[in-house]
Amino acid sequence: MASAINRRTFLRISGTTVVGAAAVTAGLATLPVKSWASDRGLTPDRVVPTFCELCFWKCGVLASVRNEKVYKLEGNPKHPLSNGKLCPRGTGGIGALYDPDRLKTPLIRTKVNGEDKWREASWDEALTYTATRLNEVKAKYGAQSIALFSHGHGGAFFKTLVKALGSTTIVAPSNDQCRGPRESGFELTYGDVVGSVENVDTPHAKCIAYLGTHLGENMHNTAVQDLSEASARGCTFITVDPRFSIIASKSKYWLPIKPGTDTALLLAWAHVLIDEKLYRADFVEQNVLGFEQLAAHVKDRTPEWAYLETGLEPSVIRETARELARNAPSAFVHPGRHVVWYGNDTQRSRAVAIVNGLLGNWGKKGGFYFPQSMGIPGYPGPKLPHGESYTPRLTFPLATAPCAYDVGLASVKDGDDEARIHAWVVYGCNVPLTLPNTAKTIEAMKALDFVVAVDTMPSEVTGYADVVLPENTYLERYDDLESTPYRVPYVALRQPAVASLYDSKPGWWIAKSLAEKLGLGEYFPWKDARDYLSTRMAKANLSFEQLEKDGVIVGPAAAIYEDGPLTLKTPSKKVEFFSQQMADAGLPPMPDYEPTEEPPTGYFRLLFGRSPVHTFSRTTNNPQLLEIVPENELWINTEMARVLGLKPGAKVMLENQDAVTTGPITLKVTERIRQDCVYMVHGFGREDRRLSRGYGRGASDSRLVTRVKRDPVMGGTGMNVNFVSISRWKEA
Ligand SMILES: Nc1nc2c(c(=O)[nH]1)N[C@H]1C(S)=C(S)[C@@H](COP(=O)(O)OP(=O)(O)OC[C@H]3O[C@@H](n4cnc5c(=O)[nH]c(N)nc54)[C@H](O)[C@@H]3O)O[C@H]1N2
Ligand SMILES: Nc1nc2c(c(=O)[nH]1)N[C@H]1C(S)=C(S)[C@@H](COP(=O)(O)OP(=O)(O)OC[C@H]3O[C@@H](n4cnc5c(=O)[nH]c(N)nc54)[C@H](O)[C@@H]3O)O[C@H]1N2
Ligand code: SF4
Ligand SMILES: [Mo]
Repeated sequence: MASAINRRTFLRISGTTVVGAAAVTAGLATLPVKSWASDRGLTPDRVVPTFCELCFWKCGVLASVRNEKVYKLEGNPKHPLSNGKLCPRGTGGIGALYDPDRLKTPLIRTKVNGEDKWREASWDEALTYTATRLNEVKAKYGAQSIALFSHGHGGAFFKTLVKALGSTTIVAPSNDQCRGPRESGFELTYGDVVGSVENVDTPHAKCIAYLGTHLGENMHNTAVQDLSEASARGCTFITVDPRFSIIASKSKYWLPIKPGTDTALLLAWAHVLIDEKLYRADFVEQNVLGFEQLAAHVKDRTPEWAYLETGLEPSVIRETARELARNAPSAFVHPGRHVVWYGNDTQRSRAVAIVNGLLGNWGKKGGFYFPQSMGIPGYPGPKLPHGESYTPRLTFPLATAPCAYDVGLASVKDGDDEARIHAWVVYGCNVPLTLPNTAKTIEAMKALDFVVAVDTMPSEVTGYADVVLPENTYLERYDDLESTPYRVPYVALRQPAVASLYDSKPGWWIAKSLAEKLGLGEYFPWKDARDYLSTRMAKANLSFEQLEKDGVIVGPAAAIYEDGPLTLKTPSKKVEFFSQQMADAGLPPMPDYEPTEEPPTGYFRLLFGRSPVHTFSRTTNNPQLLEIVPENELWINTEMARVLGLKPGAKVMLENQDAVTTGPITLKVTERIRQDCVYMVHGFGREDRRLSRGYGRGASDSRLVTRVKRDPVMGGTGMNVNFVSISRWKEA
């Protein structure tokens, strides 16, 4: 039943229904503006420029403060990553600041009558205890057995701390659970990563293909603004997604591809571009290595061949390839962001990179630009020790960083193989919800000698820690300077809008104080954050006073396009369609298509993504954002709901192939998804009761992702390989 193919394989939207700039975000602009945003008429006592931490885009924010309370957050018009606007989550930052469930004081786990309990502690006691325990682990098992999990801008100070301890076991779920394979695929092909912010020149593009990347729900602020601008200029969008996403609704072509078959489509696109001589021959001649091998490789990868894999009409595959070619080089296939889908993800990203190479768009207006950054010297001080990383049980030939998932696995004994990781320092990661297989992650956390979590909220991760250190929210603290490579170089400042609430402290203070307790104070040689920041700015000959006043300093613009032949950082200095690095590692030098396992009878493939007003579990207890989207829903195709006898709004339970259950979750019955998959937003189904609003709303995709397919190139965890069955929820 679940494997029935949706006949509606292709939707073409006529020119007149392709909407303009305002309408691209219209679905989002109609979100209700609730009471918390109604006091906009007030006159502020002060307006403090800083930048957002509700997600990792880091938009410039202006915080209006009255009577020492932040009452309004707006985009900073001077900041290139917000242009005076914020996404709905950004304006909801006030909810994060004033969430009454926040962590308020350091906590230490203790035993009372044999039972684990939290005990409130002073900072001095909590840091002394943490330092003692970390030193014990280091003495017994070596520094490399201490792992840092880190996400978010404040992680920089904790990286210094863990390196000072002698460990380079530093991992981020934003690598092997997110964009790692994309960066590997592009680095292998162009010698450079796509980066965050992605270096796509959307505002000048004439045609863009989105493979799964669901901008509009994925609400990266300026990426969505760029999309509006492209749309206003008449850019054509091609959306390839098993689900009719927001961006699909703004697209000329929607290709409801069978999940897991994108590489087949990409090879067929390459076939059409070469077969019909539509590729940019000038670019290929000047810059590409391995064109002939690619031409031979995709000779049989016809649209007719791809049809059998993808379910997409050959005529549509041809038409969309021609549309991209007609607009090249101001056309691109978007590299995506959350790309750990089916395990063959670096190869799919290589295929994306290669199709872009055929479109000749690297360094071209409307293609991929060369980002600019502001070089800001570090604070003078001693060099960090060389440090050591742990030895993973599984290794991947072209991994550029250790995988968070493997660190999780190595934290538990495996047969005769003792655990290799003994302590975790966790900064801004909700590891049980973020790593595949929540139950396994919890088992690992229980097995560890010591866990310290630095967080703002009593998230699930803190429930398994020995020590919990409450950080200020971003609106109460300084942080390191921010200068992401972008279209223009800039440097931005995070500074407190209001004083610390409760007994929380800024990350820089926590890391520095902990280093001092560990006898490693020399690696934090500055007096305080202002000393650190102003010294770095002075070394760059930039004014700290101006940065405090404006929140951002934009540097002189430099060329972001290149007309002549390119000199790239690949071994051949060319765009490598054929990768000798891959061949040397025993991997296919050109991307090949591998079919993905099908859902068994009675099961649907589980897909997941983003809500425009939530960021993972960061916001699913946020009073303001929950007012707008209070829970996640399960998208299911209308015909499948009919077969199962389930009505829209029904509460259902989900059970995966390994008998793991979650729910109840409300059904969203819709024509907007294929019949072989279901879809939900990540970050709900919270399990810690201290989250008074978030607890128990909706279902947890994290629980259901018990299986992964590893990326053989860099170790990414393909997570779209889990299947679920659905049953009506019976109230106990
Ligand atoms: N099942 C499943 N797993 C996924 C995904 C998915 O879609 N489904 N998505 C993957 C992706 S794309 C990514 S990038 C990763 C992200 O996963 P993580 O890197 O873990 O990021 P978040 O979920 O944002 O981390 C949230 C934690 O940060 C805390 N936090 C928020 N603000 C602050 C702060 O200012 N300071 C500190 N110290 N803590 C703070 C929150 O309270 C929360 O505990 O997850 C990946 N894992
Ligand atoms: N509002 C909001 N925005 C965010 C975030 C957030 O938490 N909230 N998180 C940010 C982060 S860290 C990331 S990584 C990005 C992630 O955002 P994206 O990179 O845009 O999203 P994904 O989660 O990879 O993809 C989800 C989409 O892929 C589709 N899909 C699933 N399987 C397939 C397939 O086999 N083929 C194709 N073609 N499509 C498929 C799904 O139907 C869904 O529409 O979002 C960022 N932006
Ligand atoms: S995209 Fe939204 S949540 Fe992310 S930094 Fe910008 S305003 Fe904040
Ligand atoms: Mo991500």
